[in-house]
This record gives sequence, C-alpha cells and structure tokens, in this order.
Amino acid sequence: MRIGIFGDVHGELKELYRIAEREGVDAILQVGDFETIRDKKDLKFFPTLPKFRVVKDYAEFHRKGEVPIPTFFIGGNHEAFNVLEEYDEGGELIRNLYFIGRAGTIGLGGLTIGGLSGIYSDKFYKHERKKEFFLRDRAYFTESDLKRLEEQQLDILLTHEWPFRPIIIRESAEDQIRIQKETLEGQTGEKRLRIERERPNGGIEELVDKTRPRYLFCGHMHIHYEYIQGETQVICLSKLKGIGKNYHIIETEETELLDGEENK
Ligand SMILES: [Mn+2]
Repeated sequence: MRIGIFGDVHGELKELYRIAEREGVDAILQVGDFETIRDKKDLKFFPTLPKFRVVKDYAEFHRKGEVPIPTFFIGGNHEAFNVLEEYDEGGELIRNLYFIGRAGTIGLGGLTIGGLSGIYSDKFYKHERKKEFFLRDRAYFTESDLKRLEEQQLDILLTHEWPFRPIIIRESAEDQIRIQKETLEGQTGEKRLRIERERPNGGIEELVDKTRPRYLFCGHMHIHYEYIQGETQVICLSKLKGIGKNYHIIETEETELLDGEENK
C-alpha cells in the first residue's frame, strides 16, 4: 500500500486529491489545518485572519458527501472547530474522510498511527479543555491529550505543531534576521532559511521518546525541515501550494487498508 502524508491543506482539497491521484496513493494522512468549512456559517468558528476567512474546496466535497481517497487528518489551529468538536474522539465526517480526534490512534495498512491535534500554548497546556464548546481553547493541545498517546507504540506520529519552537534565520549577506511566521509567505526559497531551536513545544519530544515512531510528521510553519530524534525521522512539511516539499510517500507491505476495531 502507498500512503501519502501531506502538509497543511488550508482548504485546497482539489490540489490535495490531484497530487494524491497522480502519485497513486491508496490512503492519505494529513497533519492539520485541513479546513472542513461547509458553508459561510462555519466561518464564525474558524479562527484566522479576515483575509483567509473564506469558504474553500471542502464545501463542494461536503455536498457530494465524500472524498475520493481515504483520508485521515488531525486538527491544526485553523479549522472549522464547530465541525470538529463533534468528533473529539475521532470519526468519519463524510465518506472516506476521517478525523483522528484531539488525540487518537488508528490502524492503517498494518501501521499504528497516532495523531495529536492543535498547537502549543503555555496558557492552555496545563488546563483541561472546557467540556462545553469554547472556541478559544480549541486550537491548542493539552498535557492530557499527550498523556492519552504516551502508552502506545507507534509507527507514525502526526502532530500539527513542531516538536520545538524554531527560530528561523534568513542567511543574508548583511545580517541574520529573525523572521516571524507571518512573513514566511513571502519567501522565495527554503534554502535561505536556517533553523535554530528556541524551546520545546510542550511534551512532543518526550512523546516521541515514549512512543518511538519511525516517523513524526508535522506542519504548521509552512516550511520543509527534516531531522532525526533518536530513532525517529522528523519530517516537517510545507503547505499545499506553498514553497518546498509538502508531501511524503511511504510504502507498506500490507494490502488491507484498515485494521482494528478503532476504525469501525
Ligand atoms: Mn497552517
């Protein structure tokens, strides 16, 4: 089986399935900022800058009630959180489209995949997420989310957030300028970027030590960066229609798509 792991989609589902079909993948894993916005009403629950608050490709797939390739995604910080909150434990939104949940695992092609939705904030990390829907805390993972995954032995871990907060340095002739995430959109090539570590993003690195996945895939920063932590290959993917590598393909021996009770 061929599995494609994709970076931030940001509602560009047609681009996602165009690439996936060209690559002949049997299933898709995705690292968040998928954007399941069904119609204008969902935009109220979609935290982002006003210029990005638009209905995109998902609306059309939602009307059809399906996506063409089995797709398993986690949540990022830009999502229609009113849609995802009904599936905190994971579930199938429309045919072939599965949300892995706030912190959950699935069996896919003989592999165990763990997923952690959201990004890190020290304001939200130590607190329990409110039971009733509260938009402000939906974008963040909590320490309890991580605890739910740490007992597992994983083959692949998906996180939206990077394991550490990077300092992204442009290597220019004059000086090295610290660039904030927002300005990365204007970059013309990833080669000019150098990454340094500022601090860990919650316990993701400890989670990697405990669950020992072969791969950790993450997104969020819209740049491609890879490194090794212990026995884990960490692959941070760029976004769809962005600059740099935005998907990765792995092959497994297994031909059955789904395994285990958790997929039913
Ligand atoms: Mn994003």
